[in-house]
Amino acid sequence: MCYNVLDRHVKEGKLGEKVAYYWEGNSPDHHMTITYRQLLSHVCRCANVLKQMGVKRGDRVSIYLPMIPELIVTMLACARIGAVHSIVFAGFSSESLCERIMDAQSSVLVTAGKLLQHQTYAICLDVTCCCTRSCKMKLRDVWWDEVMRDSPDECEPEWMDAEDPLFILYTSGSTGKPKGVVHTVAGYLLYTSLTFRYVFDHHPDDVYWCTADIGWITGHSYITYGPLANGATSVLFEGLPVHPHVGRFWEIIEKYKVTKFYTAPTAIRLLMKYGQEPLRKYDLSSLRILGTVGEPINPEAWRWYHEVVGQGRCPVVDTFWQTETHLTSNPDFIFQTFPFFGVEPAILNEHGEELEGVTEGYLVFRKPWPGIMRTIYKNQELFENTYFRKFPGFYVTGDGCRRDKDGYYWITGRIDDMLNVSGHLMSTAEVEAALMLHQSVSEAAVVSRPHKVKGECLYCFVTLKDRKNSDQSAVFIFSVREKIGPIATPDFIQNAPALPKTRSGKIMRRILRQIARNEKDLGDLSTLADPKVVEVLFNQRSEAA
Ligand code: 6R9
Repeated sequence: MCYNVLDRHVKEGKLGEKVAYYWEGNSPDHHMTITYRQLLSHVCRCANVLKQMGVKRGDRVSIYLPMIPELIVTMLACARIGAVHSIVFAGFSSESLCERIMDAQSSVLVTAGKLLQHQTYAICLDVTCCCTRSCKMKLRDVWWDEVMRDSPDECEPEWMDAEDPLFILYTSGSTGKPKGVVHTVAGYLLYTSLTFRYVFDHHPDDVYWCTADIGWITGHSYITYGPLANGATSVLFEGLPVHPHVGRFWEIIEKYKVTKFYTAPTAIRLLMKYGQEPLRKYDLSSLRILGTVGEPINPEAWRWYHEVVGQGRCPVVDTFWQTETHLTSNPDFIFQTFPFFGVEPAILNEHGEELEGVTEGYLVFRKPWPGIMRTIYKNQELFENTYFRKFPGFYVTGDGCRRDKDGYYWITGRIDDMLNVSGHLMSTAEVEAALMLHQSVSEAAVVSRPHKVKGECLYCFVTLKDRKNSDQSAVFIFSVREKIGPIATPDFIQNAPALPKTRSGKIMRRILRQIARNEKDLGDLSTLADPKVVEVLFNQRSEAA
């Protein structure tokens, strides 16, 4: 992998002096340019550091860094020595990080002082098995700058087999425990490389910008591996779309003359709120193709993206895919999609029967392709149960889908217990478990509610052990943030004296969802053990967090 994305370009392709990344920091005053040759040199140094620390082929390395060049350097250094990287999104809490380090049994954590609550930007490498409050940091930490300075900048790559693991990336599981999705070297290289080239119609003089965080699959594939495999020039942005002003995205597009821009509907909806004024100040004429990913895009956001950002001349590619699947759709002017080469979707009904023509149902895939996940780390059984058990012979995406008369696929959203908040997938069980950790909570149920910017948001029903307890919403919100991270901040907490349950004791989420959305027509309540509960919950609906 590392040879293909770096050495090949520098040694064979004469791209050594080509810019690999324009790094733009959170503050507009911080920026730098990194060429392919410089990147290769940093990666070799880092690879030697990791080797020095005892990391060998097949070992896991956890990475918990903000969007700085060191993040890309470390992931490629892992690839170079055959170590398996496990990147944890920097917005996750330290508890979430700990859980993922333990599951992956990583021997090294590469992290930033800033994230460990120091003021500096120095980075420490720490041989660690755990780094939460309950465990003491070991005294084996080293400082990035020091070890990198003394490290040689040549390192022979470790030659890997096509099916060797490249990385683990954790994604939410419906049981509440994150699943370590495993991708392998050759299939992932092929699919990131091909989809990048064809979906975004890559040309050598393009400046490509994917605004995702590398902590998510979109960043792995379309900031690091896909663009580098194609010898592309990308923007790597550390900051937020509204800092220090709401025109920051447009300013960056003008500054680097970005030609291909890939972002999420939640970002588009956020920026739409500020109207067209912030865009008018900048020259966006370099843009040629716009991409969207992460959740279904609503027509209003799509129109704004196409007409205001793309000035009506840029195709919008809607790319549906998952941490697990790695595939993207074809470019098109409309916000429905066609499958990529090698991908054969089908739509099934509840009974697993295939539906033909114009229809709606469960989106599944008929055959595997090289870029699909291979297993869940250390849990092949969970892998089989999660993706292949419901409909034998098919890979189950967990998404609903409609096919129209022209054969376009329209993704309608999750049909399992997953929530998609600002393009971040999380399970209701995960948030419920976080709420239940609080000593005053006896039961919790979480459902989604539509949200103007985030797409969906969290509406939590909480039953307290002591009914007389006063309102503790703020405390619950805080504890979910502590446990999972700020992305899982609940928008609504409703005190629920009891939850609607079936006679067999199952919480009826359908009803809770309707209460959260204030949909009065509840249909058949006869399976409920105590239908009166519903009326009580309706009367006490929460309109604010
Ligand atoms: C790449 C990524 C996967 C889930 C997926 C679906 C939703 C992603 C979408 C989309 C509609 C799109 N999703 N892209 N829904 N249109 N273009 O986001 O991976 O974090 O694993 O999420 O996101 O529900 O199943 P991941």
